[in-house]
Amino acid sequence: MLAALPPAVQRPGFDRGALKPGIVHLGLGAFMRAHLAVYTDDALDAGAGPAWGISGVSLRQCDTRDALAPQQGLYTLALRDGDGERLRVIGSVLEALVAPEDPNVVAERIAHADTRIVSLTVTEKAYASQAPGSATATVVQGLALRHVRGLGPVTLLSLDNLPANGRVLSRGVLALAERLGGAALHDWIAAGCTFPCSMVDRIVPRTTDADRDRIGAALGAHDAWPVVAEPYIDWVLEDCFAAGRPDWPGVRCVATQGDVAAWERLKLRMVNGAHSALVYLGVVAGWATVDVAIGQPAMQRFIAALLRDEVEPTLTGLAVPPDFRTRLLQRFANPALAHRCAQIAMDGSQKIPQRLLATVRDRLAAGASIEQLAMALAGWLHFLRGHDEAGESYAVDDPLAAALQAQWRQAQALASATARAEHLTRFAPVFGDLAGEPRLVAALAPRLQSLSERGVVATLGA
Ligand code: CS2
Repeated sequence: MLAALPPAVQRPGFDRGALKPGIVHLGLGAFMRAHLAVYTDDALDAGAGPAWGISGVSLRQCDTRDALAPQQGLYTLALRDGDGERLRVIGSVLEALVAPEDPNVVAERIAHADTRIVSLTVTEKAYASQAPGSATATVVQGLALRHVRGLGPVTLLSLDNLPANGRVLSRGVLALAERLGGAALHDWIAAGCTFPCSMVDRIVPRTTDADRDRIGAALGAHDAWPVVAEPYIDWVLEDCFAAGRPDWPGVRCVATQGDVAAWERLKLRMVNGAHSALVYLGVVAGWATVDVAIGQPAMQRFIAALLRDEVEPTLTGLAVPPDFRTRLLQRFANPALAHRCAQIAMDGSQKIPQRLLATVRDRLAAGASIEQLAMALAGWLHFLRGHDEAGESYAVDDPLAAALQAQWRQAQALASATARAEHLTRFAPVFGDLAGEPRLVAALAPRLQSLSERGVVATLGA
């Protein structure tokens, strides 16, 4: 049907039939399909050659495969902002596999002679698991096959929002490899495979049925699972690849992990930190989407002050692009994305440490103020109460939800605002060494109290 699409729709300019899957990607979600797959599509368009198609793997559900298989892996990318929508059919994804249906198929894919890169977008919490079926276990199973069959090493490329994501991945993979395959497998991986660090950036909300209908109408063809994203895109990559890589146009390749780390701090603390600062207050106040929340003057002032006064001073090792903050606020204000606060609010316990607490630690070490950071943290802690200001309940979607909400209830039973705040900072998996830190407690206590007594708008206003 590609030939029949309206002329304005961009489509693959390369011969898909000739492509081999050189990249096996774990986590075939919307983010990957609006980021890695797009960069790779660009590379293929620019003549990267037939080695660089993508084999996508879902680690849990079959829904993406069920949607993409009947359309041979093709799907539409819709880039949206206030000026409208641009459609493009992406052709770099050749197949979609579902790991639970047959884990061996995935291991065999990783162990295929054509495979040179195994990439991952599996979310923050996935890196803590080494259970059978986890991303780490799947990678190790595939690498073990490569090892016994005498195949060459590959690159393991994490594209998740974690500091030093490549190092986190390599620690998990090497530890499990040693446990399952002994020193021989461990040493083979350590000697030959590489684990580049990377910083990825693009806002990609979950696709809705309204998106499907609108995009289908514009295409004149049904697309079972298009993805919607902002026009902005960025990728910084530590350039250490064990078996080559496509020449991805527009990627900023840097030499060392330290070079990536500076970009990562910028991204995690500014973009993701501001997201987390905004969404918990947004959910409680009833502002369903990021653009609606940032459209509230008090919220806009709070986020701008947080970034300018408390986050930017911690960004060392990099000249922060001068318009980064202004541009970020514009990205959040994008009226065409409808990025739901509740979606970003997921898994707070896995996100808050690198997005907000790392900044808090740097500020405290410098003897600097943490007022705005404390407001952001108070927003998250207040959100744990599980109902918004209109009295509607919502679920706290977090792997540690039960323990977090128990901590929250215990805190509510304490007599003073300070005692409550101090008890909340004793939630060790998130706060760690910041437990009971007096300056943090002192900054949190009045904000938590104000949020529960006066609400989000009055607290932000004050
Ligand atoms: C968001 C990110 O869902 C979230 O936690 O903060 O997915 C964010 O949209 C991207 O990292 C932007 O690059």
